[in-house]
Amino acid sequence: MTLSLRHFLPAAVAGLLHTTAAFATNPLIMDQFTADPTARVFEGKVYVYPSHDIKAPPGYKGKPNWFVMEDYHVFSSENLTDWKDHGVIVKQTEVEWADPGAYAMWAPDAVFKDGKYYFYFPAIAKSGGFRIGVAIADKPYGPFKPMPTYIEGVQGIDPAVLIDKDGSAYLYYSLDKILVARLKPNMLEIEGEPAVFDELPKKGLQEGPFVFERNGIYYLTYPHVANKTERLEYAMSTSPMGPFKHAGVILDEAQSGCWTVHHSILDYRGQWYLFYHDKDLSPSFDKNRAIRADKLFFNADGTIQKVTPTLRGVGLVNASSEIQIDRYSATSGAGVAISFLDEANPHAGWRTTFSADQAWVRFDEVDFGAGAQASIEVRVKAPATGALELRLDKPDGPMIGRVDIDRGTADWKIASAAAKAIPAGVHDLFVTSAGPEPVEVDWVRIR
Ligand code: FUB
Repeated sequence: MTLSLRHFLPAAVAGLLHTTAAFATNPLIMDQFTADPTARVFEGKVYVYPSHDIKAPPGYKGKPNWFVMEDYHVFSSENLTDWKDHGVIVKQTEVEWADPGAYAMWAPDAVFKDGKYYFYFPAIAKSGGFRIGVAIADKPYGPFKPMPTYIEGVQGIDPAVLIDKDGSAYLYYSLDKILVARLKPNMLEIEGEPAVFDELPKKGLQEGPFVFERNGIYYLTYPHVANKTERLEYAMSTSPMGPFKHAGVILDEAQSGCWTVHHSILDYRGQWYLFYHDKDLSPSFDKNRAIRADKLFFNADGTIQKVTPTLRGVGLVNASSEIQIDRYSATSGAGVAISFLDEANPHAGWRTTFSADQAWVRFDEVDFGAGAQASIEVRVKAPATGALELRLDKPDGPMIGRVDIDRGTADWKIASAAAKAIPAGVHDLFVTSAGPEPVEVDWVRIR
């Protein structure tokens, strides 16, 4: 990844510039930490409302090595490849009831009802304890106006709102267990007392609920600490109020060791997606997280298939963009290693190091448009001579070009070669090392 202006700007300023991260890979957002993504379709686009992890600022007096979260951004995309940062929509210092120094703006949600967008968020109240507040806007990206008081009768975190087919609204949230309350038509108050879903597994923390309906089945999905860290589980019901029957695991505990796995599930243009987070940009500290998306599928009986987390993510990647092959779909295993481009700045992304003859990386779903591209460019660093071969669809599929790195270089350089006639449409790209000498690759571009 070539460094651009946004790598050097504070996140809030970069957000105001409406920068676009066009990598389509996981994590979705590179220039700041993001967590707890709730994805919604509004006005024909996907809007993601994550929370926003930051490094503890000077003078921070909260719990050490814990979540530090002072505001929310919203991001949108039409193609799940290009994400636009609309900037800060709500911050702790602008919420009348919230402790302005608590840095506890945890997992939010947003819904649309009767012409207004309602943004639900937890924060620590000036009077103490986690409460849930609401901010209202006319557009999905704001400006949002926080209400002066939190929702009376609700104590907890991780709000998620379902608007049912008949227009009734339900607020789900957590306080070690998962609770539900009906929302009044004004969307700012609850009707009656919240109820606990005590039919869910009794042991281990449950939090971060998300509820959606599909073909008359209500799905309650939630992180649960069944063993050591959170995994995503789900339960099914014929009513938004339950009872819900535990139905299985959607996502296993993260291999990275990230303790939390807040999420949301969305149908966009006929494909279902799971939005979740891991700690890609902060391997040694899991309170600086990064949001991801992967495809999710149902079985014929309505149960959910387990999701395999990928680096590749979900959006199509244009062949003429800087294809980040380190976000691979598969590799040959031996002879391929991934590492940060700059250990001091994970936001700059990763490199792929090939260290064996015939080692390969597969990167799925590259869009070659009308085909017939003229040249291949690879940003490489190689201490000796080396070569890379690019093929389509199979490790021994049609070769579209070979890039010879004819002289070793200690610095990054662009190596190029002519591309053979390339068929139109979407293809999986294989990049294979031809020769035993190590070659490091930042990105590949075909145009
Ligand atoms: O982001 C802070 C908290 O971590 C969220 O509210 C939980 O769901 C967990 O992801």
